[in-house]
Amino acid sequence: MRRLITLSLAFAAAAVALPAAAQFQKPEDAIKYRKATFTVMAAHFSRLGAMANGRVPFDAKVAAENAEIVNTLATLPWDAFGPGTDKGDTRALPAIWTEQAKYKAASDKMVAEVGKLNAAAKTGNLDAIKTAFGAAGQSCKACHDNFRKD
Ligand code: ASC
Repeated sequence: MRRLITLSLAFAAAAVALPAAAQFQKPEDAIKYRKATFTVMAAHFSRLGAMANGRVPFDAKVAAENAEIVNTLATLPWDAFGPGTDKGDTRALPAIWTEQAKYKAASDKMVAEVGKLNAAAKTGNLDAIKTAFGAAGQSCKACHDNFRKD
């Protein structure tokens, strides 16, 4: 049993240390993974948006929960844009790979704005959430405009 635990821990440590690209068996797996993270992120982001835009009543606890989820998910998709994942069932534009510094800056910006949104949501202040939601939405859109088909 102890041996099994030691072995499991060793594998877990190796998995963390492996380059991100190696964590996907096939390019399609990486594409599916990143699309799934964006899909789930969008679902939770739009629940915040519904409150920020007054479409549903503001509930500070629900807002904070959704912002936390978005904040976690926002860090995930980027490692799934590795070499060879530019072809297939994806709307990703070649600019992601040909203008990597620009893409990195745009994704870093999104992660930063989502971090601010999470901080705002923790305060429970709706005005602060509205402002941060707008900025975060802009950072999503900037990436879509430059790095995504349609
Ligand atoms: C969303 C969503 C996005 C962003 C973007 C903001 O709710 O799914 O991708 O906001 O549309 O411009």
